[in-house]
Amino acid sequence: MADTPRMLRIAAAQLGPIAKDEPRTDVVNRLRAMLADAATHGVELVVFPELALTTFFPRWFTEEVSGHDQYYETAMPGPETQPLFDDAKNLGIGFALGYAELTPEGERFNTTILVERDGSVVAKYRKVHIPGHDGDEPWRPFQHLERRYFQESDEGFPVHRAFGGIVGMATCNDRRWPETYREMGLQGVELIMIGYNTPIHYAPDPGQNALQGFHNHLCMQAGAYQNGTWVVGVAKGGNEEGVESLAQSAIIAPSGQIVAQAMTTGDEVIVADANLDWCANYKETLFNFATYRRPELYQRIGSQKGVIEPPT
Ligand code: CDV
Repeated sequence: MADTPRMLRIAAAQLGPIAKDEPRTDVVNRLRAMLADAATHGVELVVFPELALTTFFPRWFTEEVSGHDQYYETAMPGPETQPLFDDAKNLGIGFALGYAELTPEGERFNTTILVERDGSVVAKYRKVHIPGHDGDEPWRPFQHLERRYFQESDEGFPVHRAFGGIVGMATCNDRRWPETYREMGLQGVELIMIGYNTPIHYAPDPGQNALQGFHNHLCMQAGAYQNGTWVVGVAKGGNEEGVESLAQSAIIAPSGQIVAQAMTTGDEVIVADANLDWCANYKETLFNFATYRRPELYQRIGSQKGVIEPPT
């Protein structure tokens, strides 16, 4: 008789806008409402977006980096976020939560924490690919100063045994890079959780604006399929402080198909039953890395800077 499939009921808890002056406790209450809603549907793991506790503050320049300190967490859980951890334990529901982290050493990371169903911390992921710019660029209709307010993590893309499978995390711009998925794919990942804040307007090349929704799903669906993994992509969408951001949160199967998608640009919970054993259908056939993947034959990929000079 076949083994019982490893089923995990997962949710993407999309957030609508968070106002600049919205108190942290109000935001936490919005998250708690979504956790409770998900729990009534038997969900075991809820994924919240990138920087889910505050407005997307890197859109405003401050002379001193510390000018935005009020948006960072110095402890997780802290006094305002502890109720989320208590809910996790009481409801038996895990979550992934994106937030701005300020360490005791003064380092600033764009971080996601993964919490198990008993309220314990499984892992912390710090964003690797930091987009945008670090200097004041007032010509833009709004700025994207992530490179001023966050440093790049050198901790890579580890995976973790949790929720009955092998899980990993990535954050927003990470989802556009194939290496993100492949690093975790090589470690056997079965579920990747990704939060994002993606403004529709892309100042360096507004020609991409109309394609934001397409590119969002394109990269996550490809990453899921090419690595035989579930992907949960969850937005903070809608019009936040005058900036329109992409919603379209999605849960994607190892086939690359979207099995659930948000319909609104506000707070919305979408749910899917993820059969983690489906990953093997791809990992053990078309994308059997051990049998078919040939990095030793990809002659130039090992170049130090990752950039290959074209022939002259
Ligand atoms: N928060 C992000 O990482 N946003 C980027 C934008 C700036 C392009 C993204 O990749 O969606």
